[in-house]
Amino acid sequence: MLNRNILALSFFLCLGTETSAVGKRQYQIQNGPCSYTFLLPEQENCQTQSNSYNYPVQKDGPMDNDESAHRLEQLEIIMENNTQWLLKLENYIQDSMKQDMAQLQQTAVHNHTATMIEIGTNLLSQTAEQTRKLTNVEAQVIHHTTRLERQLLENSLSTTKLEKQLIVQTNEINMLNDKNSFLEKKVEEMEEQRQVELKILQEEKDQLQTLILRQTVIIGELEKQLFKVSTNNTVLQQQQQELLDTVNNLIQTISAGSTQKTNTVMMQDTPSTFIDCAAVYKSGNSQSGVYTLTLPNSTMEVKAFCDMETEGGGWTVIQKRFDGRVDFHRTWQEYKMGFGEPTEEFWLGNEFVFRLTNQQSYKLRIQLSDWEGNSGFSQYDEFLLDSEAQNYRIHFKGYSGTAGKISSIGQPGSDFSTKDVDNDRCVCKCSQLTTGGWWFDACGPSNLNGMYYHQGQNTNRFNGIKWYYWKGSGYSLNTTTMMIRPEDFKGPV
Ligand SMILES: *[C@@H]1O[C@H](CO)[C@@H](O)[C@H](O)[C@H]1NC(C)=O
Ligand SMILES: *[C@@H]1O[C@H](CO)[C@@H](O)[C@H](O)[C@H]1NC(C)=O
Ligand SMILES: *[C@@H]1O[C@H](CO)[C@@H](O)[C@H](O)[C@H]1NC(C)=O
Ligand SMILES: *[C@@H]1O[C@H](CO)[C@@H](O)[C@H](O)[C@H]1NC(C)=O
Ligand SMILES: CC(=O)N[C@H]1CO[C@H](CO)[C@@H](O)[C@@H]1O
Repeated sequence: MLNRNILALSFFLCLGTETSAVGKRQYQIQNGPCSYTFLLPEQENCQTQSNSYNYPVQKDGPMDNDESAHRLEQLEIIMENNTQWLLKLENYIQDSMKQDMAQLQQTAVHNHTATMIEIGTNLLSQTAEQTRKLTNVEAQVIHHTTRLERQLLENSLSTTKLEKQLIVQTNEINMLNDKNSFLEKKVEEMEEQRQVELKILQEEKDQLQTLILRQTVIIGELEKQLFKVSTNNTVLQQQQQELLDTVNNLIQTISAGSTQKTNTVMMQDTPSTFIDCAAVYKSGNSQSGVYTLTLPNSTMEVKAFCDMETEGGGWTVIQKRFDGRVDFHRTWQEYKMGFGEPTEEFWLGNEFVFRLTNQQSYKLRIQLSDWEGNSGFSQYDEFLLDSEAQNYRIHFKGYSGTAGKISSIGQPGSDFSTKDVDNDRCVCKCSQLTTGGWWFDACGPSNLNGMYYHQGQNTNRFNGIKWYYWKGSGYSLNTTTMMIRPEDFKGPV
């Protein structure tokens, strides 16, 4: 730079452009965009300088020393002036340089500013992006927050709903409590009333008890009187019986005269006790009726009905049904000892029949009648019962008759069952199912001890008086008779 200025200076020194006249010269220097103008005083000698160069050569000889010295001086002064100018110039240039530097600095500042601005812009854009991101995050946060808020709101709504319900329920509970206390009061009142009533009742009871005591005394007196009257009645009956006996005795003594032979037979065969109706018949009693039977080697006595008419008579009746007045749904003990009256419906008793049929061989005859006026019978040639230890098991053989077949009564070897003792071959309890005591199988084709059904109600009965092989199932019979007679019984000849 400095070199260029020096070059320009030398140029101006020698080839400086003359632009002005009148004593002063003007020089212009262009340096980049700047131009410098210098005004220099005009010099005649400078004009002639080129001449003077030539001049000395031309005038070398003729020239004085003084002149040349003067010229030197002049040259020196010019040189000095020039040097001064140069100095000035330099100063100028330095000044301008300073200005340039300042300008440069300015541009640098500008550039800095620009870069700063750029960086700033970048920063700004980055900041904007960050801000956008932040805004996004904010939006999301706000979204979440609103959602949470909504949920919170909903929760609070449901909570308020629950609170309302709670309040309603609490109210209801309060109401119920009120009602409860009301009811309790009422109950207390009622209890008080009841206690009062109880007191009244107690008093009435006491009164009644005294009354009852009085009446019991009266009843006792009445009973005494009744007893007196009834004893009077039995006395009368005894008298009647005595009269009858005397009449009978009279009749016998009258007939004794006519048939002395029969009398002797009777006398011979009149034991004090009869084992069965056959024995009664043999003793000469051919009238059907009630007789007292006694087991041999035993004090056991029974009043039995003897059938002296059917098939030659001599039958000991062990069962009879004909009007349904006697209940046949009885216990084991009752069937063992017998029940009913010999002139009415009855069961003679398993124990007696067991002992009798184990004494000798017996026949069994069963006579039946229906509700249409028909009658039939089943007869077994051999019949006996086992002991109580063997459940009065039934055994029979040899059938004849008009009402069925050998198995009409059931299976031989069946045990006896009652409502309280179940020995049948059914998972059920036949006695409880079909009523009465019998040699049930499971539950078998017969039951003559079932319920008595009267005419018109005697069909479609599962628990009636059944004899399947004669009238089918469900038919309940009108009359039944079971009777036994020794196998070797011989009727009247
Ligand atoms: C200023 O910037 C311009 C253009 O970018 C460049 O040409 C010039 O050299 C820079 N000047 C300085 C002093 O940095
Ligand atoms: C039985 O009755 C008669 C009169 O009917 C009476 O005189 C007698 O005292 C009575 N006998 C008894 C034991 O009450
Ligand atoms: C009764 O007892 C007598 C003697 O004690 C005996 O000989 C007879 O066989 C017995 N009769 C019966 C039926 O048990
Ligand atoms: C039923 O039996 C009784 C007694 O034996 C008898 O009097 C009556 O006539 C019988 N009834 C019918 C419808 O046979
Ligand atoms: C020869 C010449 O021009 N000399 C001049 C140098 O400068 C001084 C003052 O500036 C002048 O007085 C001289 O005449």
